[in-house]
Amino acid sequence: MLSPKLSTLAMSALLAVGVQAQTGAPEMTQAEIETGKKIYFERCAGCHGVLRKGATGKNLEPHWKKTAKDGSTQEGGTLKLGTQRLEKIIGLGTEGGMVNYDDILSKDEINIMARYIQRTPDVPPEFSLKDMEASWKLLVPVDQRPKKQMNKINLKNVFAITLRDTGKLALIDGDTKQIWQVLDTGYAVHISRMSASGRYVYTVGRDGLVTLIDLWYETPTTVATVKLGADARSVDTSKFKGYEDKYLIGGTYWPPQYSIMDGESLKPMKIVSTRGNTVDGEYHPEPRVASIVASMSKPEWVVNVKETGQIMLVDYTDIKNLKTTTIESAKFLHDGGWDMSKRYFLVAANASHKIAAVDTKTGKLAALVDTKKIPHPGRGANFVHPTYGPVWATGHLGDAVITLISTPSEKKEHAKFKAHNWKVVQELKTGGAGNLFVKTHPKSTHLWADMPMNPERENAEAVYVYDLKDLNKAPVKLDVAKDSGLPETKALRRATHPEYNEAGDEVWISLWGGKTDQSAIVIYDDKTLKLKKVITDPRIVTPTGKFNVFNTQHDVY
Ligand code: DHE
Repeated sequence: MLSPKLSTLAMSALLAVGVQAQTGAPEMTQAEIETGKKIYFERCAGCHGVLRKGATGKNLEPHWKKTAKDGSTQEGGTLKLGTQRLEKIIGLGTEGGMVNYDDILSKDEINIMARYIQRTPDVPPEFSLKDMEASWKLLVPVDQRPKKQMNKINLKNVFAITLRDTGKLALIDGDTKQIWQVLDTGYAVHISRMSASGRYVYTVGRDGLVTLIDLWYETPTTVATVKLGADARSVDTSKFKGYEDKYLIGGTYWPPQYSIMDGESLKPMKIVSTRGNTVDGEYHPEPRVASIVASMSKPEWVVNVKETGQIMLVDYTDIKNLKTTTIESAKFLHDGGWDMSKRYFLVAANASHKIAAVDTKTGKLAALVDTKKIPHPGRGANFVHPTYGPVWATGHLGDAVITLISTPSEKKEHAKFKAHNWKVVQELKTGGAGNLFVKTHPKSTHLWADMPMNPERENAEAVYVYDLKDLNKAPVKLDVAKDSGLPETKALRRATHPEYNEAGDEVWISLWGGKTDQSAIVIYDDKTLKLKKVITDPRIVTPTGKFNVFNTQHDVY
């Protein structure tokens, strides 16, 4: 069973690599090597890196040697682990956060992967501005697009929903809960972000394809596409006053770089490599671009470079003479979100077990906060804690807590909380590790947390809701899979990514089933926690991230 669509460009980029001579690695046929490359790209590279040097996941080079600060050395590698041990790890997962692949890959594929990762990593080709230009498709020039909204849909309450394994995006009308349109996009769209105007949806696929969708047509229409590289995760527009939607930035995992485009046509303008030194002073050949966000304080983007731990503030006022401020934080930067004041961006340095906070006004690191294992905020959640004032919350992939960090506020009534700022003020207990996303809304008194990566079905298929008025109370568990009314399936149906509607009174959860199983979007009333609606449709296949236009446009969380 192989996951299907992977864009031809991304695949040919990876498959173009020749077979190298291997010492000590088990024999493989050419066909097995091709299968290994495809599965590695689709399933493994995100955590372990194309060059397999490790980040969220472990180093998977055939042989590695580490020298500690005290001069002692440690050696290891996939060759040392051998095929049998690797098959076990891939099949059953590990306590360190690696999920079990025995319900995703066949036995033969697990065996192929166990042998493939004992080979020297294949290095895919680079991707230049010329390659980007060649991939650029302007399907509808800006002056030929509608001059006003041509439909009657309340665009602010539209949800863009990733249909992960189909290479498609569903646009659902949040008012009527009807599917408005399902569009082709890149493979396994990672995130959708909105234009400052709320008219356009930008999506980026894992295969590096950016799709620009115009919501003003009778039905949503793709007006431009462009490739950023072979593997990407992030995209955002310029949002500062006077620059709204003028530019778009996209970050790639491979090659490690970010690209700047025209915001309305996607015309490629510039590529900047992120290769360089880590905060520990070592050169890294694959420092991937993780989250990117448009600053509210200045005409800048916050670009988080995973492996180096460097946070770049990219000033977009003069693209030809680009100025960048590079802020040292901690290695393995991943996802993050704004604090309540939208002055500080908090980003997880996940495998360093830290949260880094950037002050976008001063352009400096505001804090580096130690947390429990592998924080994974998504965008996090902001609320006023009854005892500690404004806090930002993150869940953890690697531990059974939700961490609450006190954040600064210029409001007079919050002055008394200053002494707590940048401290972990509370850790809410969860039923286990494996959380990916937490969410709340300014109008809500609830904090929602999923647990899709927990190995227990009863946790992975449920969400937990905390009462913000009394955080010492145990959370309410909602069994999303059961509430969907769908029959139980062999593969886990992971309940993930709570997202509010525009009004802030409903929470939408993805019930992410196997590729051939019926999945669903399950909607709850935020006040009563009662089931409100289940959206099932043969087109809703492997739904994951959901992005409400208004909340994404205004960073409401
Ligand atoms: Fe994500 C955000 C990277 C796996 C769903 N994910 C992000 C961001 C990064 C990232 C860098 C922040 C983007 C930004 O804000 O600019 N994700 C990665 C990986 O490297 C990783 C671990 C492995 C991979 O191969 O991609 C990974 N992510 C997943 C999944 O398996 C998820 C659960 C399902 C899916 O669709 O692939 C998933 N990631 C998401 C979602 C967001 C996200 C829904 C956006 C959260 C938000 O609310 O903004």
